[in-house]
Amino acid sequence: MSKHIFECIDAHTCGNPIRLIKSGGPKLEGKTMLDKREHFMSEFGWILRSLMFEPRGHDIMSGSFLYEPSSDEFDIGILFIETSGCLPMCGHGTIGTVTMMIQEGLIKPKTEGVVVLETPAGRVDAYYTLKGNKVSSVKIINIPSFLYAPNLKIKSSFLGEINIDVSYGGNFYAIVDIQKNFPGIDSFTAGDLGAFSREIRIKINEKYKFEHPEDSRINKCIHVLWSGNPTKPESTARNAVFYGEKAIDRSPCGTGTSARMAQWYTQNKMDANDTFIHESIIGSQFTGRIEEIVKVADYDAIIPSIEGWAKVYGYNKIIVDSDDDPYAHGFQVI
Ligand code: PYC
Repeated sequence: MSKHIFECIDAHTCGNPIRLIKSGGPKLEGKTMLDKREHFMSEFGWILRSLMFEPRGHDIMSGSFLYEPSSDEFDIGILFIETSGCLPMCGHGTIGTVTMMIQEGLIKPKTEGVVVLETPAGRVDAYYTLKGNKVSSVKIINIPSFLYAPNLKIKSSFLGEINIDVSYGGNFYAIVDIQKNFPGIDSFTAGDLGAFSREIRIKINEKYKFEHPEDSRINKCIHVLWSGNPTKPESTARNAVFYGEKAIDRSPCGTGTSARMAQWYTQNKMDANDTFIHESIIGSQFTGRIEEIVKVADYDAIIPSIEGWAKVYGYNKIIVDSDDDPYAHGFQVI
């Protein structure tokens, strides 16, 4: 059958889009969400391209599907997609998806006020606050996050030699702090950061290996986090996260903020219970906090929390018919 219909709810989390595909998603094999993610990646790339890429999506688009979880420990399983692929975890995606699930009555969690999620990267607890019939904020307790590889050197043909720390917060992030050859995000356009990132992403994965110590299916560093000086007095730091081919996250990036707090913890710039207000390229903010100090294999790690908000802005019944539309499976202009 060439015609598929996907019923979606569209929202944004602090400015970054999140499309919850509530029906039409594929049946996936595997027990855990990490197993299901493998199946999705091997067979259903066309769904990702159809729903995330133009003309039904755009360069910044991201999305989620809901699945039966692997055990009673969880309320629901969640799979994340975006223009870069199928992510182990997505912070802005979780805040947006939980807002939509609760506000639209898609699930009833076992305990009111918290949705226990099985993500491919592990358990994430999402505490939501209701104001009337709207979810006004969501605070996620994210997976253990840790500084994976400090002080890596990459030669950028645009910037010269760049010092990079790679940190894990649900995805691996190449963190570029302000330094001699990088004065901060204010000095560049989003297009510039995209061009720098595409080159760094190739070079860093050619030169170094990134693999989660507890599951080698979580690997590669495909996100780049660029730092800048905050524009708001209450912000701790500012960042612009690159993903896909042209995207700069409009939210402060949940897994990126987790990775950056883990970096700061290891560098003694933050401690347990400290708060970290992260500002995005458009000035929206997430409130991060170190909830707990733990270990992941031999790494010192933190359990970060991230709090933010999301707004639902539409219902979207999307038709993908490859017999009728030459662009049914999407395209990207780079
Ligand atoms: O919020 O974790 C996040 C995220 C990952 C990629 C884009 N946003």
